[in-house]
Amino acid sequence: MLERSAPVFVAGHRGLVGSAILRRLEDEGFTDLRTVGRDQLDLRDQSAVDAWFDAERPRYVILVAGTVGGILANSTRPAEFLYDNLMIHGTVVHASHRVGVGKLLYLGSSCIYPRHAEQPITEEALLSGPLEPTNEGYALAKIVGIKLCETYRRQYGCDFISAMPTNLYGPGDNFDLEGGHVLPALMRRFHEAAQAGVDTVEVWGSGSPRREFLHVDDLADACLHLMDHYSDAGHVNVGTGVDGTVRELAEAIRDLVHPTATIEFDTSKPDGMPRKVLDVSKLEALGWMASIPLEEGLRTTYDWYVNALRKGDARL
Ligand code: GFB
Repeated sequence: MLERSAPVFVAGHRGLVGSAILRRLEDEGFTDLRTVGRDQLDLRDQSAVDAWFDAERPRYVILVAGTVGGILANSTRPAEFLYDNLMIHGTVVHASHRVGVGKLLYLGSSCIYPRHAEQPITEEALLSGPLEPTNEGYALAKIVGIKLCETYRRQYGCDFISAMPTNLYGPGDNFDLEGGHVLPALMRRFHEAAQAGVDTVEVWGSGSPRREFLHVDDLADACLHLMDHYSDAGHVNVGTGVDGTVRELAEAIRDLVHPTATIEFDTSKPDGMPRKVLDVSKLEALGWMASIPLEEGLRTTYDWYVNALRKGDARL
């Protein structure tokens, strides 16, 4: 169990995942949460990161910082996704080792697995085949993150663990139409169509790819569970184990946001991986299961989005 009064560094606290983890740690009674903005510390810069760690001396680190985005952002900016994430993983893991961090949790992504991995995807599928080309840069960086944790554990005895979440969503997501992921992008597109009285809404690709969606509050809960109860080299999948097609997701969002709308598929846009659903039996054996059903998560996320728009949230 983590000591609740020890200093915890959440690297990447402003994003969807980092902000949910901060909320969860606060609820759990952690009293010494450390964060630093991108404007104050470039996490790609080893000497700056070393200086920050020397000054702050965190006991625990949760590494969720990085350059992230949806299928289009990944496929059009592969160099940034590879370089930024590779560097951030390297600097933070190395600095954590240097100052003797007691435990580090690194978050990867389900895109680390081969394009044609057997479904549901078990942890053993890593490096068993070629990657999905639309997010190869990001996936390679994420695989290096896992290997950093494994090798620092093996060579230096560091208690660094890694978790691989499936596609995430929830309050604080990136609702950018071009750069974001499918769920917030569709929520926004249906919302704007409803506001403008437009009855056709575009959905990228064929609608047939299958995806699994995990609410970010569930992910934050799983992260704390792993930090408290898991100390081993192998990475752990985090998901619901349940998937559906992009068409089904679009229909669920339409029913919630703009029920009279008609969906049009834009097949000039990429589909990406045909299917991506995680085998979560390892996590379940460790005593954790997702608890927020997609329907409920869609509803609360949409409420959050509408409220945030009303309040003029600068992130939207
Ligand atoms: O969410 P998304 O970008 O993530 O796309 P990936 C999922 C599926 O939804 C793809 C379709 O088949 C898209 O073509 N889609 C339909 C849309 N309409 C839209 C839309 O308006 N916006 C977006 N973004 N998609 C990412 C990876 O892949 O998943 C990252 O690129 C990361 O590396 C992330 O791992 C979790 O699941 O395809």
